[in-house]
Amino acid sequence: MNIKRKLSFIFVLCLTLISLLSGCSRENENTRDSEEKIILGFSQIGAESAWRKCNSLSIQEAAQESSIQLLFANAEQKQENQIKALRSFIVYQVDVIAFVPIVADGWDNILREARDAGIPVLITDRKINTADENLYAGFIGTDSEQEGREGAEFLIKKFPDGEPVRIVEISGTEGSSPAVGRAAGFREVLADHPEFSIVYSASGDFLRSKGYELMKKVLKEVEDIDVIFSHNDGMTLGIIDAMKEQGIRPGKDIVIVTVDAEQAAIDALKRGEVNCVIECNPKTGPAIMELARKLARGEAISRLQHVDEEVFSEYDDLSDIPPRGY
Ligand code: GZL
Repeated sequence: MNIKRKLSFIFVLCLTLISLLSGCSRENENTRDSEEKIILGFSQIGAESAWRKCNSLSIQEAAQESSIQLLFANAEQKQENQIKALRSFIVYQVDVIAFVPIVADGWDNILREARDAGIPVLITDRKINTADENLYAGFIGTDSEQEGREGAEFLIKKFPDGEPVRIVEISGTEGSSPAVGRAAGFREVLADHPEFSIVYSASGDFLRSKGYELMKKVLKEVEDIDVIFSHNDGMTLGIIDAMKEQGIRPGKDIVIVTVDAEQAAIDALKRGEVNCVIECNPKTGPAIMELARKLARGEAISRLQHVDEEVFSEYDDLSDIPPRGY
């Protein structure tokens, strides 16, 4: 048995042991009674931001409350780990597979294996590019393009006089649907406003540390920056640190637009260090479990379900924003 098969076997063995210890064994299809818990295999990308940790907690808590047996695999930011986890879920014959695709490309082969095994797949949070949309049952998550549009709409309101506005974009993980979508939506709206120009764009991989390092570099290389458009609050916190080290006043000397709406970003908005925070809702656990239950019963689900999100900016009354929980 080659090393890959050995690793898959060990992974399944671990999942089996976890299930046995948690009082839920996997018997063959014929002997399982209708009372047995639904088994959901979930591949999460990692724990790269407070947003992601909240997303994972929402999923784990919702599974517990829904009496769904959750096999939860953390890929530690590696697509190959996600593919291994999905393959192990297939070997284990879970009822439903759900996952957050860390990047949009490279999923068709493993999705064909799931289809051939008769296991429905729910895609959550991030989207995929695929040659065959029928390889998955549906998507639930946030509308990244709309998040980008909201950021641009705020800037049009913030800079109404038609003077040139120089923008630096610090984007998310390259090839991920939120990074691609936020960039596209942002540019779509600004296309009608030529006074705005994106003078620099680079990926901070949704990480605070990379946002900090990138901003230090930008401050050395790019002149006359008016705006930072940051694809997530984690990177924004690093960007603010880098600005303050150079005596630059975030939110005043340079306008900051950020996405996620973590508590830390809302607090920075209240302090005037950030000017616009676009919500990206991580609390999708309950909706995911409802969809998984439908799929386990063989029911069809909506192909595309975007969760509700709002925008918080310096033009709003910020006094009654409830605690964010992440
Ligand atoms: C967006 C989500 C992104 C968040 C980041 O839907 O995938 O990943 O904006 C997280 O904080 O890392």
